[in-house]
Amino acid sequence: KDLYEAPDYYLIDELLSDEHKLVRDSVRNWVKKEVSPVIEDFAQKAQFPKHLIPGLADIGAFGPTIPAEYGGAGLDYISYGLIMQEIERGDSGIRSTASVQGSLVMYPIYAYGSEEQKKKYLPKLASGEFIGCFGLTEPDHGSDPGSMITNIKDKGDHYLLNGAKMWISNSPFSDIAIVWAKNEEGVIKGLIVEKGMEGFSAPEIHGKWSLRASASGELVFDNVKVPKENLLPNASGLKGPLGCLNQARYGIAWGALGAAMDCYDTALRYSKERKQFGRPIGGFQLQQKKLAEMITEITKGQLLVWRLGVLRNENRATPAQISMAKRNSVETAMNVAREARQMLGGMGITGEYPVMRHMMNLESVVTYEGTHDIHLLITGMDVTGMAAFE
Ligand code: TGC
Ligand code: FAD
Repeated sequence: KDLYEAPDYYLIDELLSDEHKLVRDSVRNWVKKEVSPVIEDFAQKAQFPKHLIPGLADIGAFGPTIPAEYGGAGLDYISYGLIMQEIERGDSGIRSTASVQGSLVMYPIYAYGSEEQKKKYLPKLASGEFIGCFGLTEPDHGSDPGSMITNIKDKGDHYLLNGAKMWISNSPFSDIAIVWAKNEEGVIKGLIVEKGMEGFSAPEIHGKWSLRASASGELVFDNVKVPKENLLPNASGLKGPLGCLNQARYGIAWGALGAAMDCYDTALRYSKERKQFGRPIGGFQLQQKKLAEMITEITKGQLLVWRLGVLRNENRATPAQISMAKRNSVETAMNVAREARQMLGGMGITGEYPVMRHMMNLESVVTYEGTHDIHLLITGMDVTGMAAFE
């Protein structure tokens, strides 16, 4: 078959509308044509394929749920999820760029920005003319962003911004950064910091073994003068950045399953073609156990994210439900990738197949947007009413 078909063991396609399937299939075709043929090479070279940015914009990956009046695709949450699933089937790093742009840069401007800010930035971000990044994590404050030390001081017509952010996806080539900093009262505020502002730099982090086709960097602020009109007026406190994370974590819950599906699909095909002891390895019970467990976990994950999408469309999905789905999908994908890699034998460690790249990427996905442990603790807090991290 020429067109990749995601596993659909429980006929989940029947739960999708024609529009959902149209969106999914067009993104699937784009990934097959534009991402799959080049991604291994970019990952090996540890480069982000910048030439894919206009294509990502065209398929609606930048701000899928942002209304069309601001340049977004105006789609529902199931379509958004399917877009992320298909992009991450190609590579988690490319999905990262889409997640950051849509959920962590466009969403805060849309949800917390002034009308002028929305008009100024959203259409350019939707078209890919501007690329943005999201600075929450600091060198000494990752899982506990509420303890951040990056700060702003009110200087009359501008704020003076000082501090540093770490592990920021897309920062080395971003035109704008959404930066979270504490004001003089210790309240977290969001600012739009633009490339070229004096005292602002974004050095790249090198030497990653994971998410190699995505650029990660720092954000360094040394007495940066940020005009007052660049403050997001409607965000105050940690719930500002955490509200953006709900959007991005939701997308990752779908996206990680895309990586899992690609690994499963690759291992299944390989098991039918590869012969040892005179017959396809797919006929051996040990390999069938691996495949049966993969498809079972993928199917459970698909149903979970679909239901989460329905709740999100009805504005009823809780942050804790999103945490559960992000954690479950990433764990599923990591287990599937590891088993698939073994099924490919020696070939599994090469770039001939996408599996080892997915496996390494997922080490970032399990860490960013809240680690596996933090999401478990969010579920624990939700069901007991007691926070383990305080
Ligand atoms: P806590 O006291 O629980 O909450 C502070 C305020 O925030 C509210 N809140 C939320 N609001 C919206 N959505 C959520 N998910 C929320 N979670 C909490 C909460 O109600 C409270 O509001 P209020 O009105 O009472 O002030 O905060 P805490 O300091 O105890 O921390 C809680 C914890 C640990 C769960 C949180 O800090 C956390 O999620 N930590 C993980 C950090 C994280 O996820 N960082 C991600 C950085 S961005 C990133 O990784 C991008 S990768 C992008 C890519 O390449 O794809
Ligand atoms: P730490 O918080 O130091 O955690 C270390 C370990 O301790 C983890 O296993 C953690 O689970 C555990 N731990 C921490 N607290 C507890 C607790 N209370 N109980 C039990 N265990 C605990 N951030 C951004 O702001 N923007 C981005 O664009 C961005 N992109 C990223 C891209 C990549 C490739 C990576 C790797 C990270 C990115 N991040 C980004 C940062 C990411 O969100 C953080 O790495 C993550 O939140 C964890 O923080 P940390 O690395 O400081 O680990």
